[in-house]
Amino acid sequence: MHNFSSNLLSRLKPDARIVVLTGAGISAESSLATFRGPDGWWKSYRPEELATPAAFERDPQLVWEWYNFRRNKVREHAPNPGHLALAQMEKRFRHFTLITQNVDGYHHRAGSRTILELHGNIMKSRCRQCGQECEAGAENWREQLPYCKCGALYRPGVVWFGESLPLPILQDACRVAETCEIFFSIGTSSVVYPAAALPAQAAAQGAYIVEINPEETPLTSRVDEFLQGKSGEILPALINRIQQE
Ligand code: BV8
Ligand code: ZN
Repeated sequence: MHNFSSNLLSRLKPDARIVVLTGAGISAESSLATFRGPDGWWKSYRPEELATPAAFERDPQLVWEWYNFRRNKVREHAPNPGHLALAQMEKRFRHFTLITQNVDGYHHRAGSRTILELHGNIMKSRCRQCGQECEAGAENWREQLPYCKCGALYRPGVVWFGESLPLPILQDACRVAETCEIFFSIGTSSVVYPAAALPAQAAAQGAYIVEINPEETPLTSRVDEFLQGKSGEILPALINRIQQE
């Protein structure tokens, strides 16, 4: 059972301004592989070599094979108690924003509604030519490649390495990081920028920084509280403890 400090519990008042940043680790207990985890990723390719515009130019079939593999995993599995606890937290706190680096859509499926998807959504496709967006499966597939009505190739609706994040979403994320009182960094290795800069932006204006991760990360030495463990265990324990207040 997890003991939470009075430092943290005393800050979690109903009108507290709370921001949560999640990474692939919160979906690990949904059996979705993380990026840099020990189990590595599919066919021992490094995501940085597949999740790039150059990789798609070079071999769109291979990139789509990887995304279809991951889309099937997303369909096969489901949000876990960590996602559900964050959806409960959003209902309890008036000023609560969830920022995610994840593309699996599990926060929405778990019931969260105020979500900033920094890196897009794997269950969406976007036409490279006309920008038309569609849900996974609505594309016109020919020889393992999806085509838009305008004839051009669809690409996965995610942000690749070297691509800039959707500016309005990034600006919203920076704004809430700069005005929050408590910032949770959950299940992220804190190495991918500009997302990894958000906790520092929150700390710079005096927010209380909490990290939830089974392992230490480059952020750990700079947080106010490190809750070492799995988010699927710690978050339900935290929401239960708060509801006792
Ligand atoms: C950009 C979508 C420039 C695709 C992804 C400085 C400024 C700006 C850019 C850079 C910069 N320095 C370097 C860059 C380039 C690059 C970058 O950061 N590279 C890194 C690798 C060094 N950044 C970019 O390219 C970004 N774009 O800014 O371009 C630019 C600027 C202006 C104008 C034009 C261009 C774009 C980054 C987005 C890339 N897309 N995903 C897809 O998914 O296919 S990133 C990818 O990594 C995922 O989104 C993932 O979420 C993200 C971060 O990884 P994590 O979520 O942290 O996952 P990871 O596996 O690493 O860690 C899992 C953690 O969970 C671990 O700590 C583990 O211990 C923990 N865990 C495990 N089990 C559990 C758990 N935690 C809790 N509970 C558990 N049970
Ligand atoms: Zn099109």
